[in-house]
Amino acid sequence: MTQAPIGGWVAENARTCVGFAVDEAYALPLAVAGRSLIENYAGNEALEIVILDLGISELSRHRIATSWPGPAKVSFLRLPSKNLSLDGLPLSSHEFVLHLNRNVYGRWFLPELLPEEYRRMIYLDADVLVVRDVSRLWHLGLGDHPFAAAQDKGIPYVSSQYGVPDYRELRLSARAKYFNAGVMVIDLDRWKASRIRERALHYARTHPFMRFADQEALNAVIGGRWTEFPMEWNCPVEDELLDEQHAMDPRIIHFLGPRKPWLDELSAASCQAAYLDYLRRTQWAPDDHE
Ligand SMILES: [Mn+2]
Repeated sequence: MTQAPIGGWVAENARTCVGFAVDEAYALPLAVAGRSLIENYAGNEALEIVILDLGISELSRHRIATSWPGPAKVSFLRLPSKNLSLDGLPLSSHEFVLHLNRNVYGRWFLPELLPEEYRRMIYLDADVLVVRDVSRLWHLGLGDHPFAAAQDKGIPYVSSQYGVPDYRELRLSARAKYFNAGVMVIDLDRWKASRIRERALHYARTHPFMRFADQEALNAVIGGRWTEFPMEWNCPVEDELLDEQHAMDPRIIHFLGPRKPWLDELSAASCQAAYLDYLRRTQWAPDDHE
């Protein structure tokens, strides 16, 4: 594994492409995540946001698009055919992740749905707040790897608890690092050439009791051969991780786990305040009668 320096990659085209994959339940968080991304974007390239629509209502699509200030370009994509269906993929069995549904697999399909000429995409979960300019992440050097990500705070290695239980059978080193799939910088050509979606689908279909669904499968097929970026770019906020989180200078805050800032009162009060601040600038702004 290489810890690549930030910087190094230069796009041949003049766009920064950021992808999300969401359903109706994530319309509000997507509006907030996108709003924060756009407000803090300072790159030279035009910002383009591509959303894999896994069942967003027409009203919510309209509210998302009108929650975001120009000049970001926004487009919605759909899974085009039965061949790319999420049906039959296993749900997570672990009690920690019962909040996940099949749509978590949507991220596997985005690279193939983008136009051929696109070279790269930043994938973001919708449960993030982008508090810094992502253009430094966009220019990250990936070496020979198909994507970059941050090591998972709670599951640092494939051999860790809740990691990849089959790692020995898969001939992975116990010290192969395990990444969190919530923020990824993807080289689209290498992703497709490495057939990551097909291999991950095979893993998912043969491992019905995955802990973290799509994330376990991706870690199993990539086996540590990914490029690592600092955890500031995928900074976990969970109650038990708060102390360490305070030691970081987050660039992208990721609200892991079942408790979400748009649903619950978090003890990570400062992060929640920042979240609600962005929420107020979307079409989901709460009515304040103060
Ligand atoms: Mn997430």
